[in-house]
Amino acid sequence: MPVLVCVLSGDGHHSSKNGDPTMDRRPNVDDADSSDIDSNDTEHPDSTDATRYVDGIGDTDGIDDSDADGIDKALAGYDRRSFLRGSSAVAALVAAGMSPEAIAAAQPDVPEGDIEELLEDLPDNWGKWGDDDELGALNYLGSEQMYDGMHAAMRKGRENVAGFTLQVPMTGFENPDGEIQDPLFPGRVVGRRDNVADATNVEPATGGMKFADDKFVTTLFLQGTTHLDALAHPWYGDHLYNGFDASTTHTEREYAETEMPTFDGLGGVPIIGCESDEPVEETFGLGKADISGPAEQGVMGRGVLLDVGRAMGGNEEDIYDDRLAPETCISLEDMHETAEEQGVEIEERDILLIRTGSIPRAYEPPEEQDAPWNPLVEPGICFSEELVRWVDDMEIPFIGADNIALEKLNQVVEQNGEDVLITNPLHGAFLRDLGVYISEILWLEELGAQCAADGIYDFLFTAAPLYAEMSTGAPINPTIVKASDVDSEDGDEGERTSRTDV
Ligand code: UVW
Repeated sequence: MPVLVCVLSGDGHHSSKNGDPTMDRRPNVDDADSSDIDSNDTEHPDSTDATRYVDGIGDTDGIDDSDADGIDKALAGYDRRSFLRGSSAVAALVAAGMSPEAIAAAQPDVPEGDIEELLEDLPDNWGKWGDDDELGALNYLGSEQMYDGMHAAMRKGRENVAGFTLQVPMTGFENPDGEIQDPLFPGRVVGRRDNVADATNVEPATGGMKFADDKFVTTLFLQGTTHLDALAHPWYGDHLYNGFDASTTHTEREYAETEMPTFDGLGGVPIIGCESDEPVEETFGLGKADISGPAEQGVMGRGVLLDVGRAMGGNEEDIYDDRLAPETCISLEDMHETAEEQGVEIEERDILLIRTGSIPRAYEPPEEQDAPWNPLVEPGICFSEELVRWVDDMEIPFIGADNIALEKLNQVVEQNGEDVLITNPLHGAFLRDLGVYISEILWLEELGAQCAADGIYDFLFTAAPLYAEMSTGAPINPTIVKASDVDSEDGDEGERTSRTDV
C-alpha cells in the first residue's frame, strides 16, 4: 500500500491548486484520498489481473498471503463469488475472521448449479425504458408513489408523525476477537477515519472561525456498511442490466490532477507532506448502470416493512422471539403471510423492507446472542420463480433487508431434477435482469418495534446513495417518515433497541 501522510503546518505557504486561495476554504482531502488508492484496490479483477486481485484465493499457500493486516488481509478473501471453492479459499476466509465451523456450515454438499439456466425463462426489463436506460426499476417511482408515501405518513394527523433512519455506524467495531464485529462480508473491511485538523493543530481562519476536518485512512468499501447496490454490481454471462457489455465494468477514468493538493484556507494553513508514493492518475469503474442514477434521482415512494422476523421468528431459548434463525429461507408465501398478519397490503410499485433480525447479532457479545452472526448463513429471502415473477408483476422498484445480501447467500435450488448450489441467484434476477434495486445491512430494529407497537407498516421512504461516480454501490441512509400514534416504549413491544446499545 502506498503511504499517505498529511501534516498540518502553520507556517509556509502553498498556493491552491487552481491558483485562487479564496476557492479553497477547506483542505481538498478528496484528491488526497484518491491518491491513497492502491492500484490493486481499484482494478476490477479481469482475466489478466485476477490472480493479483484475489491473491490468497488461488494460491495453494493462500493463508500465508493473508497474514498481512488491513487491506491485504481483506483482499486475500475477496473473490467472494467463488469463496467456497477449494481449501485455499477456506484458508482465506479463516484469515478474514471466519471460524472453520462457520464456513463449513455454509457449504451444502451439492453440485454447483448454473445461473444462466436458472433464470433463462424468467422475465427481464431490458429495453423497457430504452436501450440506454441505466436507472432500471427506479423508473417506476414518480409523483404518485411519492404522494402515496406522504399520504401514508399523514394518516394519523399532524401530531402523529415519527421519523427513522436505517443506517448502521460505518466506522464501527473492528472484530478484534470475533465476538463483536461490524456486519461485513468477509473480504471487506471497516472504514476508518482520522482527523486532519482539530483543536490540537488548527489555525483560525480570517476572523476566528475554526474547522475540524477528517478523512478516511483505510479503504472505504462502498458496500462495507448500509448500502445500495448499483444495477451493474452483479451479472452473469457477458452482459449486465439492459444488455450492457460486461467489459463496461472496467471503464477507465483519468484524473486531471495528479499533484497532491495544497491548502490555503484556515488563515493560510497548508497541508504539507500530503504525499503518496503511488499517485493515481486513473482508476477503473462501472461505465454503465453505476450508482450515479439512484444518486441523482433518489428513491422516494411508499415503503412497506415486512417484519418476517417478528411474524415467524423465535428460537428454543426464547432469547429473542423476533429473529429468524440462521439458514432460514424466506419464501414469497412467508412474505404474503407476514403482510397479512401485519394487516398491510402490498401495492404495486411499493418499496419493500424485509426485517429478519439478523444484523443486530453482529454487534452482540456472545452471552447476549441467540445465535452467532455468520454472514455466510444469514437468513434471507430465497429464489423461486414465483418470487421473481411477483416482483416483476408488482413492479417493485427496490427491496432492502437487515442482512448482508438481502437473499440467503448460498441457495440450494432445483435444476434438471437435481439439487444444486447457487450463490446470490436473486442478485442476478433482480439487479441484472429486472433492474430492481437491492439494499443491504439496513438497521430495522427501531422501525420494526415502532410498526409492531402502532400496527402501521407503510410509510414514506426516502433515500439517496452517496454520489460515488462509477461505483458498484454506495452507502445509503434511508429516512422513514411514518404515521404513528403510539409510543413504542409504552406499547406491548417494550423497549426500542438502538444501534449503539445492542
Ligand atoms: C452480498 O452479496 C454479500 O452483498 P452485495 O450485494 O453487497 O455484494
